[in-house]
Amino acid sequence: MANSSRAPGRSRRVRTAFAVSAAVGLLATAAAVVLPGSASAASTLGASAAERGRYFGTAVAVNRLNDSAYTSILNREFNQVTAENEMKIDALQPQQGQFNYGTADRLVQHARSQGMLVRGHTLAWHSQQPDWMRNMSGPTLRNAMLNHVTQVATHFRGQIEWWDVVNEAFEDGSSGARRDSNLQRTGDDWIEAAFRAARQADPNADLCYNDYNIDNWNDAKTQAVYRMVQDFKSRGVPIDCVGLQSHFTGGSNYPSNYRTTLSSFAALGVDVHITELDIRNAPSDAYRNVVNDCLAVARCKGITVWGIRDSDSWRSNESPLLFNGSGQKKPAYDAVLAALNNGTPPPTGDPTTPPPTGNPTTPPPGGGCTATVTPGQVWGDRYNTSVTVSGASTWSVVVEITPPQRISATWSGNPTWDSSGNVMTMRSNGSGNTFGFTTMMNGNSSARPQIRSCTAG
Ligand code: 9MR
Repeated sequence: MANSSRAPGRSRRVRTAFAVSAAVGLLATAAAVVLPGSASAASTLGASAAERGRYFGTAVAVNRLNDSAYTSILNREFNQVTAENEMKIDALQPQQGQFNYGTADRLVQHARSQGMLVRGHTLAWHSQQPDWMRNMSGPTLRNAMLNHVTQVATHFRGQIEWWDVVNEAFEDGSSGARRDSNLQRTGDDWIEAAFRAARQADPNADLCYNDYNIDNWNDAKTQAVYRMVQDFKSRGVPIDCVGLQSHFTGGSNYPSNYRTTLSSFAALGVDVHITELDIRNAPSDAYRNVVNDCLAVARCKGITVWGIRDSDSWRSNESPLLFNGSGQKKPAYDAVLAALNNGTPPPTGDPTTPPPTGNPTTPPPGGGCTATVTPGQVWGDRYNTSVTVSGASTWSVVVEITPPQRISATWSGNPTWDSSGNVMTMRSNGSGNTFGFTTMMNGNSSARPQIRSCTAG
């Protein structure tokens, strides 16, 4: 979430995708099984990705939230969402000056209640413009576009982790040129103007350029976007990330140099995201390759698939997703989960901080159970902890962390929070007697969570 706990003046870039809003105490509740003292094998996509410092998300069609089969897969498996259509320009500003946020807000509320991160899609695009905008040109259009960016980014401020500020602004094929559009005809600088307006409206959101067919490193379109990002970075235009849609449908295939593309963009000093993944007929090997490529690039922050079940897909005739129409896991699902579970934690380049001695603690006896802490993986900016409860089969354990540290993800328990966001009460949820959580250090690398109590029942 846009990070209310970030210290003023701290570099945006130290922020990770898993910062949490203290005010609401959001957390990922995707279930995982964590075996004490051994490598963990998470049982859901979101939990496994979180253990590797990534997210695993999906596009959501908000009207499908009424379908309980859909929503139960969404809540179980994913810890990030993108509105498939509901944050596009025609949805949010159908008439000039009349903003319609209700449906998008419903998705944001759902995501917040489930501890899911939200990707905003998309502020400026040649497509899905409302009629009033499609008919505009020149300075009138430029101003209307900038006003849309400002109004929308302001409305969602604090709730959006990443914005696709500009979507699909380059031409396919060998030209390497900008795509012709009414926005492009307002002048080449429309993209950077949109990024500047977005930064001003929501300084805490990460700002991405998002496109398709920029997966193959050798393609002219990939090279053209690369040059634009390089230019933006060199001139201080505020850009934080590049989204590779990665629709390997409709005749476009996973390229063997995909990892080179991800790492080349990352080397420019931007994060990379796989934002709209779907693969024709869902071959396990291509899905596995995408996951492995992302895990191999430290700045690849996560993967979003473009829908949950094949029947939800914009290309349902190609059956490109991880769940079939009945909501069952396909072989590609198993391949993705296994690749996530086999993946190593992200190489941050930072030194590993050993847990300090004397911490973490086991609480005083008395509540009818005992909670024993096992320190987990430590990264440069965060660490995992698992807690095993003995003496009771249903229990609640109170854990306190030291601000500015923040718990950013949990698994295998039902957490609630006090108003400060520093005290978490984790209740058993039937998935065993070990739960786990990730804590962001936020500049304090020495503090470790304290167990305050363990209460049976
Ligand atoms: O999946 C979306 C589909 O429901 C819409 O009809 C379509 C309209 O443009 O947009 C689809 O999503 C697109 C996304 O916003 C941008 N990248 C390509 C996606 C697939 O077309």
